[in-house]
Amino acid sequence: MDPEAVRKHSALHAKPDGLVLQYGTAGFRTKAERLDHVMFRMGLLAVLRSKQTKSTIGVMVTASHNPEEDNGVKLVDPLGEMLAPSWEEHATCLANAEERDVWRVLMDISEKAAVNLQQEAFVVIGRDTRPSSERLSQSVIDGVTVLGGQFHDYGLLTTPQLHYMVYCRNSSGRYGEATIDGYYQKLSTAFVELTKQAFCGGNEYRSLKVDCANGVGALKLREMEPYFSQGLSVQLFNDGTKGKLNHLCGADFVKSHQRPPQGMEMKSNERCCSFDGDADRIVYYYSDADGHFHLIDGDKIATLISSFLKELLVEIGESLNIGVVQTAYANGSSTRYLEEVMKVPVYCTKTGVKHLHHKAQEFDVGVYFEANGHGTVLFSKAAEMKIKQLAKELEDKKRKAAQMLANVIDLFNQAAGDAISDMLVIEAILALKGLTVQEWDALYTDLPNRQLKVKVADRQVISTTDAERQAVTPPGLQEAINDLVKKYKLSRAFVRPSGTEDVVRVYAEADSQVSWDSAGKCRQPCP
Ligand code: NG1
Ligand code: ZN
Repeated sequence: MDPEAVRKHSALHAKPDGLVLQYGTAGFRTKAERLDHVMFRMGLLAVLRSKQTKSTIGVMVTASHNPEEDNGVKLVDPLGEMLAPSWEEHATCLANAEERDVWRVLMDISEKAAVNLQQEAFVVIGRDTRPSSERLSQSVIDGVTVLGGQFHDYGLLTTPQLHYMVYCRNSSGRYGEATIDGYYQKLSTAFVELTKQAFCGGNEYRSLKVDCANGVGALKLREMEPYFSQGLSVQLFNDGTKGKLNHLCGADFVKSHQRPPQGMEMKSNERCCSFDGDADRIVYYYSDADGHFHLIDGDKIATLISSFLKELLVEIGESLNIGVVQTAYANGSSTRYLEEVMKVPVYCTKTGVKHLHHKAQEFDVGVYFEANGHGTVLFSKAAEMKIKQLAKELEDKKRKAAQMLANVIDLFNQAAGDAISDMLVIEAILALKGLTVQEWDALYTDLPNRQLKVKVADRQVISTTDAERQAVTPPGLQEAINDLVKKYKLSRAFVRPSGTEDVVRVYAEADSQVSWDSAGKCRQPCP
């Protein structure tokens, strides 16, 4: 580690004057042209984190569902998890350091985090398809090498694939092989095994239309299809050959506008889904015979998956507990259905998958999804071992249930929410249960809801409590919300500052669209 070399290289990735950024729920995210210094410095930080944990660390260059002009970067911790909170602070500190202070901040972090600087470091890097991503990932590599770290550049990857690579490398291959082929093999084998049990392999279950948001998901799904094509055929739209990334398409667009993406040829009652730009989110939808659009969001995905898993757990007769984790954005109908009909305990955490992930780890089987379609299922190590053992020992129906659970464990990318994993699990469940997309949708009816963004001078004046469902400051805000909400049946509303954009998000739901609209018309200025 040579301070002079760091200074020299850092100057080639100079920080724009006055720019202050924060490592938020999704790492750093802003216009791509402002990020060169951040990328270089995250390369440096990844080396320190790798030395400290004596493990491989991941760096993903992506801005997910943001516009093509944006970019972003996040670090992936040894078990494929999000960066630990204390290191998010280090990341913010390093990204905002003035040029002359970069070395000193690196040494401060090393001291605070007790990093052994003699330790070797290994960093793996992935990137999405944005035009800026290749150059920015080179800046990451520059940061890694100047501190003497080793690296492997995977090039184009979905975000969950990079999480998978990190997890594989740190579990000495026990989780799977840390190659793109290893990823395809692991998921596809489990999918094909699971769907073998399906009685109805009719054509209805064999094909699915996928909007890939013009992102990296298209490339990876196309590469992967031959591995699982005996169970499912996918037809790709918005595959990046024409349109712009995330523009009028992708999971975020479909969820927030509650309408189909451009460029998708939807026939009535056909099952369709959308990925986001880095393929860690998925939502389903269809258009009915009257041309009405029906969105099946992360809440309904969680419901389908958890009811399937609960049935299998009951069948094998082991007392493995299952819990569902949501955020305040979960539709009230989904929470009621899970608790009252399915009798599954439901927990609410703050927005951002790291919070949901953390809570889900408390269960043998923890199902977590954000309404926007970001989520997965976590099985505790003990639950996984038990289920895989039972899949060998049990007899008949019980054995079959345990084998199916074992396949589901292998199908989920346990390191992170993954649109490809989620899609394959959903497709397998629908085929196994013989459910049409309409029957799935009919499990419960979503309460009409809307989500808006509001630009304010300083979004941080709003602080919240109770998993972001109550505003603490500014004074009078929560009272004003309460006064409005109590006028409508089954209604709920909250505001919170976004962690990824400079806006305040407003969410409201009510028993009917009429109630929702009349509340919406009441445009009093916020206190
Ligand atoms: P913010 O901007 O903090 O609301 C958004 C999503 C999160 C999560 C992060 C990271 C909503 C309401 N918020 O966070 O769920 O996915 O981006 O990508 O969807
Ligand atoms: Zn994403």
